[in-house]
Amino acid sequence: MTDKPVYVTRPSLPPLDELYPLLEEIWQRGILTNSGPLHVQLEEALCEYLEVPYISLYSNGTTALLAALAVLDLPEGGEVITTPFTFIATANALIWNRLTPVFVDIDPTTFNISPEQVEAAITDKTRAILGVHVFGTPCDVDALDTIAIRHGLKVVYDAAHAFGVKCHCGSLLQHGDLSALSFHATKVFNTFEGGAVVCHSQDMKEKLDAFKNFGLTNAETANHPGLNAKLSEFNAAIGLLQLKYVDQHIEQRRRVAAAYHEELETIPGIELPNQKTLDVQRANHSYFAIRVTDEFPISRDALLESLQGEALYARRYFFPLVSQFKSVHKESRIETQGLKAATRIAHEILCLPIYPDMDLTIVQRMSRCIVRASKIAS
Ligand code: T4K
Repeated sequence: MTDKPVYVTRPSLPPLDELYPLLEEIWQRGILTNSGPLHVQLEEALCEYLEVPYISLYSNGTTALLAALAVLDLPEGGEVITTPFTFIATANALIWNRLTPVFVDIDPTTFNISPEQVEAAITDKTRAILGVHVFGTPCDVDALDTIAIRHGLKVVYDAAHAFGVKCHCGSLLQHGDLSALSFHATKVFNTFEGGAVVCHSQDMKEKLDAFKNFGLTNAETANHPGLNAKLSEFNAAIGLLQLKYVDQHIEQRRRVAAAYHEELETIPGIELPNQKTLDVQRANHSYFAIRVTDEFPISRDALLESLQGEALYARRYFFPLVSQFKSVHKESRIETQGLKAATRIAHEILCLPIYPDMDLTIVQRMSRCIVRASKIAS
């Protein structure tokens, strides 16, 4: 008998009976979208939970990021310095805005954009820095802020993985001009599909609200071409319920991560994330990313295959580097210093399954398979 398949994540869902009263409300009102009452309620609740002044909800993380870059009014053809170690949506948001991604190398400890490499890549065409808090690990926000101020650049964060994360000075989302969140099914906080942009002024909030509503500020005024990227009342209802449980879900994830540490930390060649060396006051454990280094007897891909043979579906987030996709490559530039660290990490990274109600016996099963794969090889 084969074991039950285990995927890299499983969405957390609120109790179904709590959804029915909200659905009845929606049915009675007949307001399904266009910034309805649940949408407004969710924006307020998220501002409070995330300790930020303004939020504009979006239909998904990609439209949120696209909007964040659009409302800054960066000149077409401007360069934006970013990381190649991310999901393709990060680069797509730049390309749709007719901005040129300039890829620089990452810090091999945080897997995030290296501030030194950012500064070295600045030219007279540079307009902004787009950092990604990969796996919920904060970018070096202070260093990036300093560089941005010195060179008059905007800072946008792709915070798709960073819901609820706190760094040395509180909510990570307080940093940068704008931060974009994803509420996709695979994220720590999900509304099935959804996203949001965090901003710091009423003026910016109005721009973001208009952008997702076709660019209309009222029925007769549109100053910029926008999208239809609104979050529906159904998704907002899910969000309001999820928010009640998100702390519990993050705590359950923390327990899974702790169990992985205990099981895997003595396996030679496997490197684990070390929260203590990172600027994390409160992690969200959105991913559990290990590195399969040269000291491990088999390659990352051979280990991945071996785990798949046992119905354990780890994932290579992120391989290949975004800069290697044809659609991105032809629209972008790679900094002359190259992407050495990012290339190495992309060949070593493996994200193991983690989700709130994951049985801890899965961690043991994973550990046994990794040890077995290493023994067979040596
Ligand atoms: N920026 C960054 C840094 C991102 O990582 C992302 C998205 C974005 C921006 C854009 O945000 P969104 O526009 O998506 O809101 C997934 C997600 O689709 C994507 O949201 C995510 N990042 C990316 C890292 O991963 P896939 O193709 O790996 O997902 P998929 O469908 O293979 O799902 C992974 C596993 O999750 C499945 O094996 C089973 C499980 N699953 C998935 C779904 C969708 C479920 O159990 N139920 C589900 O409904 O891209």
